[in-house]
Amino acid sequence: MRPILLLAPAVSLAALLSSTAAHAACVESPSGTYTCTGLQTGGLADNDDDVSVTIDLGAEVENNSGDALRVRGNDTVVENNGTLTADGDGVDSGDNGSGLTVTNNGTINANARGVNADDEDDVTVINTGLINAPSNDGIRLGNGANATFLNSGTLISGDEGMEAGDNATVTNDIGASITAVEDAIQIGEAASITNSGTIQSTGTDGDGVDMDSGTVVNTATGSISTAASSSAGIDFDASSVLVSTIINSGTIAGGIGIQVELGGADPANVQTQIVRTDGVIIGSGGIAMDLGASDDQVAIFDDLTFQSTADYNLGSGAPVQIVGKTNLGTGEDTLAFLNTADGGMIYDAVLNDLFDGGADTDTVIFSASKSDLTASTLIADILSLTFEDSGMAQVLNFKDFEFFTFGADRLTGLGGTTYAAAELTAPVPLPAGFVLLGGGLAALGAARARRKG
Ligand SMILES: [Ca+2]
Ligand SMILES: [Ca+2]
Ligand SMILES: [Ca+2]
Ligand SMILES: [Ca+2]
Repeated sequence: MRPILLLAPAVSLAALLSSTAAHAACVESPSGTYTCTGLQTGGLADNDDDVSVTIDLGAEVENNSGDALRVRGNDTVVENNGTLTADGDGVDSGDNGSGLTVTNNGTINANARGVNADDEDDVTVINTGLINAPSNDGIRLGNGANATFLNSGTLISGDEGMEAGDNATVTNDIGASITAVEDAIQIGEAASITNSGTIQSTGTDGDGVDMDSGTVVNTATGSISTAASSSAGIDFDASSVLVSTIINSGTIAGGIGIQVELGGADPANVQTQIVRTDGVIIGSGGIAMDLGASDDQVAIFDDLTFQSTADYNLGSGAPVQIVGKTNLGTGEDTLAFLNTADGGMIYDAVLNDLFDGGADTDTVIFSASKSDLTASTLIADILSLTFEDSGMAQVLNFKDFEFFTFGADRLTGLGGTTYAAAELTAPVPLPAGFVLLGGGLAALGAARARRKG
């Protein structure tokens, strides 16, 4: 038995030495430039600046006790056409610094973060493949500024999908997905998000998008959502930027559809939000939009195709839906219903929940003319207006709006004729009118006097 025992380790050692040589599949030439063509175990580490790593199709860099790529210098370039497999991060670019570019056309399977560059600025991640980080963040940039994430592939995260600081740009293409247990996207001020794919939080307290300020364009194929009943499709945290804009032809859905922090658990956002939608906004908990303080604008269009650009197409052709209440909050807010057809009202829309102007002087704008307003009732502070045209009808319910404009421009919402809310309620029969009309009494008396004379 003894010779056999001695023989066995000798064979294993030879095999180990042989395989170690074979596993150094990343070749450095010239200095700082690596090309990986086979299986490299134990990861690859080079923390100098200007390092470049290319993993060829079919090649793999694997590390079962750390990061696949540990490249902590500045201006690192990674192109993965193969596979990165790591017990740690797929790509670890270290903390701070700047200039990481990762193009993933293959697969990154990381037990920690897919791409980790905490607080690093000017990071670009282009993903056409799979970034799979089921236990941690997909792309973690902390407060790193000027991040760019172009996704036409799949990102899966057990924590936050993509986290970055101010001035981030995210483009999520048709068919692409960003799926996370916590916030799918968590970014700061002046963000720019263009979504034609799926951005979703699947956990119990994550938002689809959590941002401070910026612009979100959600095209007809785009969906931004959370499964969490207490969270939002899009959540605006406190911000120092005056105006943010959401243009939606797709679906935005959550416990609250669009939430502006009002100052509960999180500090309040007191800036202006502008929402233009011909798509679907759903608040499954009963609030579709909570826009908070400052002068906010919601414009509901039959068709936003006219706002398409070279970069994106708007207009779904499907009926617009606002499911849940819309709260415009304090400030002088405006709410518009604009349609180039059907006499100006949006008759195929689902708009039966309450629109609440909240405190201060708020205005509703219709492209429909006042002659299409066929009924108006005020019951317990809720003004219900019925519009009818060619056998179609739409009933809209308002609270705390002080002015109503009819016949406004069908694209801009400008112009038209404005009435005070009280002018829209049905005339109250006498003698109750003498008690309720108050100041109107003198005018009424004067009219009678003239008639007598
Ligand atoms: Ca606001
Ligand atoms: Ca407001
Ligand atoms: Ca208001
Ligand atoms: Ca008001």
